[in-house]
Amino acid sequence: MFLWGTATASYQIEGAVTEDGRGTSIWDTFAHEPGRIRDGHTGDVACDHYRRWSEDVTLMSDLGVNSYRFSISWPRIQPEGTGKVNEAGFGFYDRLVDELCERGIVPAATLFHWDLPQALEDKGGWLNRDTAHRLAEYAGIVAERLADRVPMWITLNEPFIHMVFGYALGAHAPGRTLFLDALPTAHHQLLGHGLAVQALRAARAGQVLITNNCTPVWPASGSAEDLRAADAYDTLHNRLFNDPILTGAYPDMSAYGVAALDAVQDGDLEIIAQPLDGLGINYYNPTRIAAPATPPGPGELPFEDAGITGYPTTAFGWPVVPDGLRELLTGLRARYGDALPPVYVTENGCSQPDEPGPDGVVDDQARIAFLDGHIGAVRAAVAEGVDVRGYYVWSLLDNFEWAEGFNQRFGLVHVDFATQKRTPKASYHWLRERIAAQ
Ligand code: PNW
Repeated sequence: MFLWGTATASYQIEGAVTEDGRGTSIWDTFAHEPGRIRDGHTGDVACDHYRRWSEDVTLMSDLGVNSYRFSISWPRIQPEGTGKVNEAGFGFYDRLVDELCERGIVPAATLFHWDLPQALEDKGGWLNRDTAHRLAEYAGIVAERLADRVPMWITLNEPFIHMVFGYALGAHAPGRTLFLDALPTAHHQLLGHGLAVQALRAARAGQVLITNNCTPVWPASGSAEDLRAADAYDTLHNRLFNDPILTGAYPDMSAYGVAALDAVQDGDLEIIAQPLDGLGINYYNPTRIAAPATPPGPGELPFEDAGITGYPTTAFGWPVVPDGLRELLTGLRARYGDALPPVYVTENGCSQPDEPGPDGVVDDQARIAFLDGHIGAVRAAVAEGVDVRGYYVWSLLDNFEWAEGFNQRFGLVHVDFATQKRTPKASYHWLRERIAAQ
């Protein structure tokens, strides 16, 4: 059964940040620091999904999807990130999962979509190797409670984006600006993934995946310098996170002046490379890369983003390149061969400045074109031999888009954040027909 789904994340939709014993996450702290989020928005209320989940499941059921990817808020389950379990934190997920099962929607649960318990950040967050063990502890607790009804588990969401935006550049929580010194957070997240896989297997948790954000890398020219720069970017963005999982070895990082990741200890790669039941891929756009104008000094990046022109763009300014998804999927197959497990596109979507017209209709034709093109790209990749088993639209609802607050709307369903009124957009109606026509 091909999985058609929508995807969300806890901090982006739930709200209710102090309800039922939930602890503080790094996103609560970050969003309340002045100047961090556009217009001072926070996820305190977000889509109020914590209270409106039943209405939101009905929206999915009416859409006709057969799967839902959501994330579990770690600080709801373990307010301090370790030790004491907050039983009340399970109430919400128990009800959600039961309702999904009743409606024939396969729950796909992400354990970590960036909302680390603040108490763990206070001990160094993902710079601290111990956080990997804490993820496994939490994974075991959650799986013991939910694995009887959740057949699909995703350990981490986009460890690359979490490393770069959270720890290297500071645009996301926890807001650290460590540049290349953020690299240990890649290894510790991947180790956490591997240890969480062990905990999930011990709890007989069914299918286990990781979700990586991947991008096809286009050299800005055929010059040796640009080709080298593109290779360096591909290594950092794609291979640093896919190679250890699929091949058991890190790629050569010498372009970054790093001989080997010094956080790696004996035995870590065996833990990281345990077999998976699938690889989750989030795709938004390709990246065009040039060599820096002057050769990089120590600690400087060996590439520059050269920008992509000649394509439509989303409200974020991201280029719309549907064929990039076909290119990415066939490229993964070519690179990893039979080591590539079945692939699930766990996120794909676009932001548009959608507002209801006078007739109440949100006529998001650009999103329809986006989805149509990208679904076509998945079909093309399948025709070229890639085993793709699912496609999840980001996102069900307009939601808290991290540093952009509520200013970027990715939903199939419009949310009026003043009233919490949900209005399915034209793309929602289009996708329902598209899924029904399968
Ligand atoms: C993903 N980039 O993040 C996340 O998994 C979602 O939570 C998020 O809402 C969605 O994509 C849309 O942004 C990304 O700059 C953040 O390339 C940034 C990038 C890509 C993905």
